[in-house]
Amino acid sequence: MSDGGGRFITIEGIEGAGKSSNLEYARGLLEGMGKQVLVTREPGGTPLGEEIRGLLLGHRHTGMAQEAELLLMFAARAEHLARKIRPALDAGTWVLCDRFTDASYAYQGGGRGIEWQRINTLEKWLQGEFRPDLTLLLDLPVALGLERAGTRSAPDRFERETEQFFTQVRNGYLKLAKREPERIRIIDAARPLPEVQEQIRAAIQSSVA
Ligand code: Z5A
Repeated sequence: MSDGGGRFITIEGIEGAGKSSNLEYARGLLEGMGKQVLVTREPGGTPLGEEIRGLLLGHRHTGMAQEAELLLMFAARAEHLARKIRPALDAGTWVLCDRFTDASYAYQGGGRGIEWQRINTLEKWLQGEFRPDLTLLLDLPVALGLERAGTRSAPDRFERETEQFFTQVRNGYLKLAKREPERIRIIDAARPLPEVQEQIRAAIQSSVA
């Protein structure tokens, strides 16, 4: 939430959950309601953040320490918040972000095994009380997500992880949703695309629009 009238909506999910497909739908929906919308992503969203993204997703640093991975995610996020997200919200723009801090809890916490308390320390330092107004969690069985994602070529450093890793990530997301059911809406992403979009429309309209 910001003072300027913009709203911050994030979209999350495991590999192949359909975030990209549904972000554009959400953008169209909001623009149809007359909102000015900025679509962005994490890690990334700024020139520095996109460079950090290259380090994180590429294969030059395959065995990177998990703490380094977490801190790079937050370094990119610090820049993103300062240069893009907060200024847009303050100007009244609605921000739609492909992943945000919940992904750090799910991937670096659930997937890698870093204690959530440590992630929470970084979140508090960087964000204070700032949280998304709404998070759409696209949830689906890991095997289905990997099957859908498998149609793409050249897997990045995360996409090479095991089914076990993505199961831990999924469980992390579901735990977050259980803790914050008002903010994090679970979308059944295993359904056909029009049904997924209908769930997204309902969540946005009942929550923030
Ligand atoms: N990461 C992290 O570890 N910690 C953090 O704090 C942050 C991120 C912020 C980059 O994310 C990596 O960073 C990510 C976590 C980590 N790694 N992983 N995994 P990313 O978001 O850029 O990467 P991604 O997860 O691979 O997202 P993606 O490439 O955008 O995939 P997607 O959006 O989930 O899926 P999609 O491309 O929209 O859909 C996949 C396919 O399924 C495609 O062919 C669609 O047409 C199809 N699809 C989609 N929906 C449906 C339905 N409903 N039915 C049938 N087929 C469908």
